[in-house]
Amino acid sequence: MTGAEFLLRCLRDQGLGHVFLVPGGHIDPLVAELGKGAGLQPIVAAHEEGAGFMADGFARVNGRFGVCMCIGGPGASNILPAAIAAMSDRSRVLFITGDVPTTLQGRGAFQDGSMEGTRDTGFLRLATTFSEEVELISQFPRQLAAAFRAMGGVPPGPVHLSIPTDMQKAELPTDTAFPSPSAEPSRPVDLAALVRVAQRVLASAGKLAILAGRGCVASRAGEPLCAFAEKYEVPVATTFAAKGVLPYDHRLCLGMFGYAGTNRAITTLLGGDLDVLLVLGSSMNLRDTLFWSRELAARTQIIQVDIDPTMLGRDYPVPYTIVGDCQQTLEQLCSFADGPLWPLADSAKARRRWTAELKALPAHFDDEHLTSDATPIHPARLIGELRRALPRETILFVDSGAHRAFAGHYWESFGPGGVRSATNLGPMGWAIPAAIGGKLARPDTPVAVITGDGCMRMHGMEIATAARYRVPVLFVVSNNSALGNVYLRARKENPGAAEMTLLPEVDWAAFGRVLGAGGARVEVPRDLAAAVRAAVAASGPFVLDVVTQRDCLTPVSPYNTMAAEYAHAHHD
Ligand SMILES: Cc1ncc(C[n+]2csc(CCOP(=O)(O)OP(=O)(O)O)c2C)c(N)n1
Ligand SMILES: [Mg+2]
Repeated sequence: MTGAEFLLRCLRDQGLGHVFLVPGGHIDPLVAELGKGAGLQPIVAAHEEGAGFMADGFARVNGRFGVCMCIGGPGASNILPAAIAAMSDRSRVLFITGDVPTTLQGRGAFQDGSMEGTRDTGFLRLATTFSEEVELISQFPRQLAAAFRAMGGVPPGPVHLSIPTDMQKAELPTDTAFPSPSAEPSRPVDLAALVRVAQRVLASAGKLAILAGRGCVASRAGEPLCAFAEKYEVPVATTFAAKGVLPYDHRLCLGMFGYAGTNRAITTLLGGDLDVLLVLGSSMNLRDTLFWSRELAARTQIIQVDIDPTMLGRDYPVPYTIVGDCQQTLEQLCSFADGPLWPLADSAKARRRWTAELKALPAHFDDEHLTSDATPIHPARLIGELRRALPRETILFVDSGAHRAFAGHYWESFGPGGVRSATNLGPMGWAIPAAIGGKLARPDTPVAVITGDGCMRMHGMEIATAARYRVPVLFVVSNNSALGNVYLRARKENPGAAEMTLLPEVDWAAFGRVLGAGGARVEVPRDLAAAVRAAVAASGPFVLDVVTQRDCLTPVSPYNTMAAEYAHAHHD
């Protein structure tokens, strides 16, 4: 069994269905092995960065891991942004790069990726949790097992192996054991700390709310979160990464807090009468806490639960911290109803009146934009029409730009993982290939993308990959002929700055059709509903090019206010 055979058999053993790659000399033996068609479908991307984003989207949706393969040297340097995006959001991607044979390394060989050449493992080590080169075939099984352990560890993240061509061809004993990445790492809870906090803080909490973060999605905590919220009548706000973890129309769902958060969530958390906030699986970063609101910290007792101890109280004065997996923590808390949390169960009735009042608050800051008849089309209207036409279970991949703020604020999500976005890094164009990976991971679920014309200029070419493999993703372009987010700031500076943020007009529907996808363009609001319905009904990938306004403000005014207050307080 060769090294290439070993790797692919191991991946197949794990039930992996797809590998995302760009072929090239360094991985010829792997490509030859893949070509034998043994159960792994190769998806050839236009660009290695696209292949990496696809593997990332695939991993996020299948909940396990994704694999990206390419050559070393220029291929390895092209996957660097994908590794950084996966690292920023703790996504499990195995990056495999090839290299020149070990015998040629350090001697001026073309595209030498070794530490004597472009140093692939050197720079990818900074962007992953594990990066090694296979120098001896006998070490390969151990290294692969170590890579899998690092990928699924606490915290999880992307890993990298550089496999020179001679190592791909070298023989391993046929009885070599395969590593087993499927073994779920243990997901402990500090039970003693949980009981203490439950007795001292939670049990007597009057107005108690939850802020659910990425950890709730990653640990599949949707059901126990719902059970806990209902048992004790606790309203739930989410971060962007956790949108939908409680269905938007659930009576206890407040929608999203933080950047582009809803009126309901922001008013509840910052309104001044919250007693206790239980933060589950959120690192409490700048965007998700609206600049670490000092008012919230001053008035409210905060409890933070996270599987990763380094996230606890990182930038926020959190008095109560618990190391724990979100799913396990919530299950424990549910079981405390007859024990340490009986007083909280007792006070649930009183909280029910409060939560009904919260749900009666206006959901958004500017609801009227959802039905705006303006031309060019208001981005909120676009999101509203998309929501009406797309099935409830749709997974929406959200890109970076003004359209992200509109999607964050107005898109309603009805299940854990219903929204996917590179929230911590925000690399433009990520959503386009990531959605292709996501759709391949869950072919029966509708997948759509909201992106911008600037993002299309970066990774729109991967629509050719969706067309090639007939992956039916709906790509919606909010086409405002601008780097919209940046334009909104630049126009306040001077005409020269604004000019730099404008983009030439492009017919993205025609672009989609040239690449083999379907395509339609919408310019007026009255045509939008029918066009969205037709696009949703399309059998293959489809580009819906929607001409939108660029001058309307994004729904982030609380964020801007808090940013100004923070700058004032810190003399920034
Ligand atoms: C790779 C990368 N470069 C630059 C940025 C900074 N940036 C954030 S949004 C944005 C403009 C996005 O334009 P577009 O895709 O048209 O979306 P719109 O804002 O118009 O909705 C830019 C330049 C980024 N997030 N990522
Ligand atoms: Mg734009």
